[in-house]
Amino acid sequence: MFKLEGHAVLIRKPTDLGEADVTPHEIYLGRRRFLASGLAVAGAALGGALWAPAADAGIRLGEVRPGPFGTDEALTDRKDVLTYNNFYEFGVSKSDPARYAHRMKTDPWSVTVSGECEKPGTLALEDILAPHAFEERIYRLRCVEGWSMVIPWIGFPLGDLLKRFAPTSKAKYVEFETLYDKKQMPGQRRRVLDWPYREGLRMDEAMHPLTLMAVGLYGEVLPNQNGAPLRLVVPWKYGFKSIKSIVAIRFRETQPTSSWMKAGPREYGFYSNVNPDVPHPRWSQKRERRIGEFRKRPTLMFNGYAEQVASLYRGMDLKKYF
Ligand SMILES: Nc1nc2c(c(=O)[nH]1)N[C@H]1C(S)=C(S)[C@@H](COP(=O)(O)O)O[C@H]1N2
Ligand SMILES: [Mo]
Repeated sequence: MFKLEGHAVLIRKPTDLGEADVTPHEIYLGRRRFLASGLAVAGAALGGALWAPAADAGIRLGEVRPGPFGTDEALTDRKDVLTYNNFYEFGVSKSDPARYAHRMKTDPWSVTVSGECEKPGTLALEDILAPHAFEERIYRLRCVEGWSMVIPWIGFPLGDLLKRFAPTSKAKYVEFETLYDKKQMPGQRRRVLDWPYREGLRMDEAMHPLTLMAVGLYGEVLPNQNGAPLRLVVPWKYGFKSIKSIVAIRFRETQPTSSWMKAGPREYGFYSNVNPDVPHPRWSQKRERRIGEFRKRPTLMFNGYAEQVASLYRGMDLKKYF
């Protein structure tokens, strides 16, 4: 159903979207049309590597509606979103993912769902996506390293997907895993992290309406370097919680250990909520550099989403549960 030759491209620029605008946006299909669009001109000028094409991704974006929780802050330049990445499976330098992620094959793609649920199974990407309507959500992303971006994501609420597997009352947490394949992901030949990359959320965090399963950004199918074909975006947590290129989802009774917790338990906690009052052991988290800006900005509690998520942590000592 979602198969097509090239790409689904939202021609209208995300920056044109207004709050009140709920009309479905016109979608053009196919790479050739994409190449004729303004977005592609910018991409072509910067060389092919900018847009590591998901030439084989079986995703059609279809109608994309503006979603809730948007920010009116200026979007980060698309070039920066596509070329300044953390995706250690392709190397630890920010430019490595844009350079090497085209090696990852995203079609066919499937996701295996297991653990504490009534309907486990392995689903093709097309079946994962079929029932969901896509929305655009402009979210801030704050990296634990001290920089941030504002990105127009396209996706759907993670909770809507999880409900389809009928998690049982024992499902207190959910764990996610990235593809593990040294041939496609050269960075996995070095043990910088315990592969495959793993992340986890408490069930109420996973079900929260802010938590997005993303399939696109800037009106395009997700570029490989940003985690094609399917990645989390958890905007009130440090960026590393937003795991890319997901192949497995596991409902668990016990708290999962993420790859970053394993790498540095004193530095990376399970919660990893953005918190200017809890420094990383080696640096402060009080300020951040928005990519494209010179002066640093103050970092906001829960990355500015306190109104939506603070209640999830009522009564918890956030210095202990960092
Ligand atoms: N599988 C995987 N997911 C990952 C990472 C990674 O190295 N591997 N890096 C994380 C970090 S540290 C950040 S800041 C974000 C960056 O997302 P972006 O490159 O799309 O901006 O992805 C996160 N997801
Ligand atoms: Mo990050």
